[in-house]
Amino acid sequence: MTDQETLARVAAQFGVEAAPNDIRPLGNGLINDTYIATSADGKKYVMQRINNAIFKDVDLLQHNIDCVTAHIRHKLDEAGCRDTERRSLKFLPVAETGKSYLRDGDTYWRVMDYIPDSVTRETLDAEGARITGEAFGEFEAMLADIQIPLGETIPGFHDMELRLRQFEEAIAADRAGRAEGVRDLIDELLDRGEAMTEAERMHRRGELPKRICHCDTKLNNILFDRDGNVLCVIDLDTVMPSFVFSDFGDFLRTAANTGAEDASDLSTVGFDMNIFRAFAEGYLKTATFLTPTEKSMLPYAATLFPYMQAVRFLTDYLNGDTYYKVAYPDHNLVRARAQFRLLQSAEEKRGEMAQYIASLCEPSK
Ligand code: GN1
Ligand code: MG
Repeated sequence: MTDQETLARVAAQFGVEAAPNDIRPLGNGLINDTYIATSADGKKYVMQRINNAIFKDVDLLQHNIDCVTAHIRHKLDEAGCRDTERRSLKFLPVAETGKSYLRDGDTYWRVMDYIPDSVTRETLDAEGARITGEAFGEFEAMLADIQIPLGETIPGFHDMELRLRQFEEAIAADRAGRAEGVRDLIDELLDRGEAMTEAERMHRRGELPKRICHCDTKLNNILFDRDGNVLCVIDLDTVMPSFVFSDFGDFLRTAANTGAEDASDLSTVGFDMNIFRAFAEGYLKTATFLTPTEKSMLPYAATLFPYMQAVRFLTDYLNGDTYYKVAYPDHNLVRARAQFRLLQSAEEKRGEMAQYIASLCEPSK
């Protein structure tokens, strides 16, 4: 955590005059450090220290975000939206450079307007899931015609083949001496490797396109208003070309999980079909650009993301917890086991999911 004086000094460079005590930690992201700052005139801002060990090219990262936010604002204005200020993120320029981020020694910072009366949620009911599905379909549709090429802020971010290579490398290196104790989970995950890399093979055969996606659509990366309407998607660091079902699968990984992402009591974890059905219905209503193949891959996506996240958490556990923030020594292992339990539950329901998607795609619907 950064000391209060540094925070106040950084804020000032974005033209935000906040007393040190008026800058407080916000949210529970696993990568960046986030704060809420209140300036002398009572206005609120979100300040983030960008984790540049993970996002190595901050200039590219902010370039992507500048393009995406400008594009979304333009689309909203064009559609006659009267609430653009609350439906898109607005970053402040650094007074001296005009850029949307500040380099301060070895650290990087950005500041954005805090969206008033917005809330994040850790759980959602079926109606909330349906509305959110519609909002995601719209979000992806808005980004479909962005003209400026966006870079990959983390190369191969949702590439399951790459994630498995990193996993195998971590098992072989066994840097923290933890592999022996988790052999059962390692084997379960490796056994599914072939099936879970189907999308990459389909892409190589030209059967599955890549589109601009958010790539981190977990539930707490969405802002809602106090009536439960979706305002906007936040945490845009990972917006990049990917399979469109990334956003579908990653949202359900959190929203359809009956337990917490890091539940230690595995009996609380399970895949909730009511949330799946409601979200799929909303999403398919607005994501009208999907090909039949993309639609047929939606149940696959619902299993791919718990799987990918289990692999990523376990990889980090084997590497000695160098990537995700952890609150206690086995945290990444607990997370990996919880994601694996969610995967098993989703696997059991894949047939049911496929039937439901097919029913939504019938011509009469
Ligand atoms: C990270 O920053 P945060 O907490 O929203 C991660 C996601 C994972 C997620 C798991 C850049 O997201 O990919 O799905 O944790 N972001 C990055 O909770 O790795
Ligand atoms: Mg986040």
